[in-house]
Amino acid sequence: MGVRSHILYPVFFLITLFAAANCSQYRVIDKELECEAVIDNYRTYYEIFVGGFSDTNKDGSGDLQGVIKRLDYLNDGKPNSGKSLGIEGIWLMPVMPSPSYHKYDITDYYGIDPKYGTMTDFEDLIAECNKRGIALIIDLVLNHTSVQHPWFINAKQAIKEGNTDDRYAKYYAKETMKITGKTWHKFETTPDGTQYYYEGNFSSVMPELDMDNPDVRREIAGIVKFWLDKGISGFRLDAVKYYYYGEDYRNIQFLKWLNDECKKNKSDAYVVAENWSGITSIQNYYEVVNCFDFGMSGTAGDIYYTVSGIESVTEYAGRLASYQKRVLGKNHQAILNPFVSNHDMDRAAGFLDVGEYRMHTAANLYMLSSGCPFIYYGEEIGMKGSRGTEPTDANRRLAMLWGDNDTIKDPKGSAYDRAKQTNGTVKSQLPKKTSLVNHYKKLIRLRKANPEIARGVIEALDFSEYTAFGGFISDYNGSKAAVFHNTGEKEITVNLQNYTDMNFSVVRGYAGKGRAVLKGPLLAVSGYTSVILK
Ligand SMILES: [Ca+2]
Ligand SMILES: [Ca+2]
Repeated sequence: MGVRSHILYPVFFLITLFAAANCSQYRVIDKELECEAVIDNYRTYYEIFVGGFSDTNKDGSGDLQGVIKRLDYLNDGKPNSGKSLGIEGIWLMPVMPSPSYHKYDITDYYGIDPKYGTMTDFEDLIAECNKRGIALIIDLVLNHTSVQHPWFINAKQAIKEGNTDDRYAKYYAKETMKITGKTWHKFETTPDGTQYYYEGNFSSVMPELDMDNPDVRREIAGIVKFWLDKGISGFRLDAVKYYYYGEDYRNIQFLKWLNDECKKNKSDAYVVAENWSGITSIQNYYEVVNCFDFGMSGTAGDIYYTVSGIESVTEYAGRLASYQKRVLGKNHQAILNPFVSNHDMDRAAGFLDVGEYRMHTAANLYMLSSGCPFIYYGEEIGMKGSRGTEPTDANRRLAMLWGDNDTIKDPKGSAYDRAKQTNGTVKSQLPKKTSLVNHYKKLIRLRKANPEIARGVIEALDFSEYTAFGGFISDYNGSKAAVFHNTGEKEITVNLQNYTDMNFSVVRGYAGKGRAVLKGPLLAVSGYTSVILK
């Protein structure tokens, strides 16, 4: 379902917006907001590395029961309690059996890694998510298997015996010579001395499947059906530009087939693809599948550039509007998927200081924008973790900082100095109104209370005489809301009549260091604060 088609079930609840405690001279605003609980695919997602999240059997590794145990923190199923973060979707990084800590090399596409628990645990998790209205999507790693997958072991044996036409030997992309532009590894030698190589662009332990093989396609269709039948809501597709490495057109054709397979089993399945590429490539993939908006993320992304003042908020809003326009031009039902960092990137709190409200401001930018924002676990408490001089992504996937008696440990291979974790834990932040976690909580509530933000068509406004101030109008089937960001330190007052014909009558809420006040057409917004007007 897309931008223009979904069902709304109106409910009403009270949302209480507090002025930041360090701005106690501002009055506290209590405002009743009509909130719509929405049954569609526009959700706030939370990405979980299960192995680093929460440990219930005290072996130091996170597990599925740990995710279940922590659901009350994520979404307690009571929208009025104000006690949980309020996320509406979970992306689980791979849960299938795998020899690695990160599990991006699968040995069984129909199972659960024993470190994480059992299939019964997974079914329990689905049931708990359903109770709370959380959509559960799982990582689907199809480009390559593990070298320990029985398919690969059988393939090796078959080639060794000279059976190069064996079913499993044909599962893998193999050649008798190393073709330029791709990475090849020694597969096996036939009895007549022919050396075969397999494609492994990521790693020698990640052999790539031959996506043209009808048996592989049937296998993939079976895997998709198996998990959707379990009751999950969809998939995050890993490394989609590697299906046919360097061939966007063939990847897009394959993704159309794969997305159709998902929709065949579940018509409203949510499928989001990792095409870690430039915007031009990403927008072309949007024609057939939703993608992550990599242009926003990381230390070269729009969010970092805007929060750091390298680019103006007007440039940011303009880019957001033009990106959305290009994507919707490819597919009018497409949904954007903004984020600031994920498991493959240095954690955002390392490059955006929490004390200086840069993380709060970054959260304002991507949480108050179109589509499904994705929060990487721990981001909401300003957890740090970066590669630094260590050549390992384990530093980016450290144990969640609960601050309670969780026995979760950092993954094997990580070497991040714990003394650098200066932003506190879930336990230390929850009682503090101005903490990052409570800021995220507020942003999620604002998103829910203002469906225009996620679902509307964006029109950027021109505030180009400011660097740190700007905004846009989001038009959802004629219902309009506007978002204004102040990414700088100083309060800014603008006369909105000079920038738009839209008349605003109500502050729907604000989030950040300070407050926002609307008097007639005059809008005053404190530093590091964003506001929603209608
Ligand atoms: Ca465990
Ligand atoms: Ca491939």
